[in-house]
Amino acid sequence: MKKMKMFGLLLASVMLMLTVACGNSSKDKESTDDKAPATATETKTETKTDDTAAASDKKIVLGFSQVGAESGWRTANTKSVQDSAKEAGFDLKFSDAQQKQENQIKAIRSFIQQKVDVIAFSPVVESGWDTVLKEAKDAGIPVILTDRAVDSTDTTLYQTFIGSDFVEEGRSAGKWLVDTYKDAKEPVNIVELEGTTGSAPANDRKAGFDEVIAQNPNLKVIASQTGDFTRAKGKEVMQSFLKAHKDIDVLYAHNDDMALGAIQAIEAAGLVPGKDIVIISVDGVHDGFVAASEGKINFIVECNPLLGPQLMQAVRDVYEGKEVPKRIVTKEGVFTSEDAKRELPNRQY
Ligand code: GYE
Repeated sequence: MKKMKMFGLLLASVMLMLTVACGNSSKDKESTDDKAPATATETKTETKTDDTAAASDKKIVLGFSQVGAESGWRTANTKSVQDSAKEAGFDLKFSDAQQKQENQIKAIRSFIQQKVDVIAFSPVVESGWDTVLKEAKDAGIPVILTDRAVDSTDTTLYQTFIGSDFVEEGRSAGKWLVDTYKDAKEPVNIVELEGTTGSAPANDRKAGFDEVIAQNPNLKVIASQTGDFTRAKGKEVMQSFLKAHKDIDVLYAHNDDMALGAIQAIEAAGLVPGKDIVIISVDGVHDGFVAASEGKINFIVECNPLLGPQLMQAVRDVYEGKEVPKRIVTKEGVFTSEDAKRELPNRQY
């Protein structure tokens, strides 16, 4: 018995030695091959592989300055950014600007000080970014714009802008209205709830809408004011519209949250939203879809907040020095109340 054990042990050690020897010999073979004269391209590929390996070991540090938490759209956008950064394995430094440009400028300066790899932000307003963007450029930190654009004429200050075409969204809203009222012989009185003053979506959604409704002189915007993209402001401004104008036919709200606030004001005034006052809004967030499926919002132009995956891809590309297109446009659709009823169960946000 003892003899058998000894033999087994001996056999095992011989096998182990053999395995190690085989391993070594194949490794030796590899290294011999390595030493074989390499062509110029092969040498280059080797160096690049080493670099990439080193780069992929390091976590990419992304500084992201968000506008705030003003709407359902923004909540979905923030979640998309945070989830996709996690999935991509990035170290995300997230900062909420509470809808104030000065807070965003502070956040960007702090990202520069921390020497993050890439900065991304959704500019609350379009103007006034050149100085801080120049500081990022001088520090060699690439900047990506997401969701909203800046009006800087020097486009070298940022790598790319990922987001929706807000002018087109305004046009889609206008087209539906022109079509719906094509037989109108009387003036159609429209009130407009604008987004945050000076923001790209407020400027562009107004411009696109105005451009299209100009086709029919009966379509008249009788009042237009900012509701700052929030429900509370939407409600408050709609209350004042209802007090000042007894003959409102249509409300065009630059986002669902303002439309939802306005619906409360309309109902409180004893009117039926979607019937007494036709409502058009933009975004297509869950609560907007619910209101549309109930017939309280007649038409929604979609604006997709799930920009995280596209943003993380762009961050990686920029970090690795790859070319990225200067403009990446998000695809979206439009929905009537009927469409909303059908689509509601499939909505992700
Ligand atoms: O439509 C609105 C949000 O910038 C596209 O901002 C975004 C807009 C969105 O507060 O709900």
